[in-house]
Amino acid sequence: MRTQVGIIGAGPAGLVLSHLLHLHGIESVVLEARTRQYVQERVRAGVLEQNTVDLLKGAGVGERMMREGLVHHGIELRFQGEGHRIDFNALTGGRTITIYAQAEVVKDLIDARLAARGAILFEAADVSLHELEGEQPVIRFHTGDEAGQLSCDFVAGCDGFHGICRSSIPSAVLNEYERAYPFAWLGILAEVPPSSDELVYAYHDRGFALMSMRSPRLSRLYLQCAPDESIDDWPDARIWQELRSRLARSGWSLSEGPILQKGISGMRSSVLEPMQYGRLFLAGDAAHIVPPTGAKGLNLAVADVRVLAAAIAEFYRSGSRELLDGYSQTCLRRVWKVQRFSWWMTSMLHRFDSDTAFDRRRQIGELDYVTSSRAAAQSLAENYVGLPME
Ligand code: RFL
Ligand code: PHB
Repeated sequence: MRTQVGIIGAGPAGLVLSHLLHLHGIESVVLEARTRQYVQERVRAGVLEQNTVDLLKGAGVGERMMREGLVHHGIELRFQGEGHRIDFNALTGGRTITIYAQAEVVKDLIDARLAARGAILFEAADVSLHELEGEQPVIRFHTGDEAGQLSCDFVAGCDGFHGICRSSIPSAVLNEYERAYPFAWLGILAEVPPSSDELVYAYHDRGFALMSMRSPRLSRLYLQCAPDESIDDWPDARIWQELRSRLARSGWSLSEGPILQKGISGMRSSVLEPMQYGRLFLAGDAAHIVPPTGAKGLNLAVADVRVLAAAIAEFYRSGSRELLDGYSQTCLRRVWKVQRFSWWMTSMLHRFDSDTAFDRRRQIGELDYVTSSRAAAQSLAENYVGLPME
């Protein structure tokens, strides 16, 4: 098989890239390790920043998102039993976020690719990359018992943090910058209308909690927990009790309902530099991970592939490699700003076991500052709705 761009991974990065390339008249083949059903049902992100919404709309894949997505104009920071609203409208000149599940974005993109006769090979096993330094890289894989080979002009590594693309780059040319956090998030999806109209980020002595949602009928809630905890130690009653304590605010109550899904995920910050090696370009979680407190992972993945699609299109249009050569540098400027924001939100809102009484008071001081100073609130708001694209 031959194509112009071989894409590894059918997550948001790989699928948005494939779709944007198609709009430029460029052919691609997406190789995905899992089944279609698995990638369409995986419970992950839920917050789309304005840039992501605009891109999906502009690319003609935003129709259902516009109909079903929930547009939010602010978030609440809750601490010491009181709520403080960060008003995006007032602070960012009317920019907003949209609540629309990552799984729905993935569904819409798969439908659009398949309707345009785009090739997505699900359950592609043993994917390996070869001849990345040459003009015609080769991807080898298996579907069922059959061995396949795809030669292409470029390979896009969109296979997430545990994929094979990042490890196909010789370690001598790669730098990894990392920070692990001494906690994890326990997340649940519950069949109950959200208890507030907007997301609530809560700082509490017992640890961080977050009230989010997926639709007018589905709540998504998170609790800070220890990274080595087992979900078996968290029966539903314990989860609700903990959420009630951490989210408590006078005049407000948490609505409870059947828990449809629950899981624990670890947290880290990580950046690989450079994001390119020969004809391989890394995008999304394959190149960087952020802790979820800033709701940025999916949005950053989309920002990467926007840059990559434009660079590849420019190459085919004019033969110029200038944008391709600048890919890593262009993306990394945004990546580090988003890393900073995600780290800052995480540090401000979580309980660290190493914290002293001084640290706890400093965190309250910071929350008080962010919710009482227009300048500080504006800084949070402009990052949360998404910094401008370069
Ligand atoms: P993905 O989504 O991980 O997709 C990678 C795809 O590659 C496939 N794959 C392979 N395919 C072929 N061969 C191999 N060897 C392969 N290895 C892997 C995988 O099956 C998969 O389909 O990466 P991508 O596209 O870069 O997208 C990144 C986002 O998924 C991620 O950043 C977000 O989910 C992070 N995230 C959030 N981001 C937001 O922007 N807003 C949020 O509100 C938000 N909340 C979250 C989150 C992530 C969370 N977890 C579970 C880590 C909340 C949580 C709890
Ligand atoms: C979510 O709804 O899954 C969500 C919302 C905000 C975050 C992280 C996750 O910061």
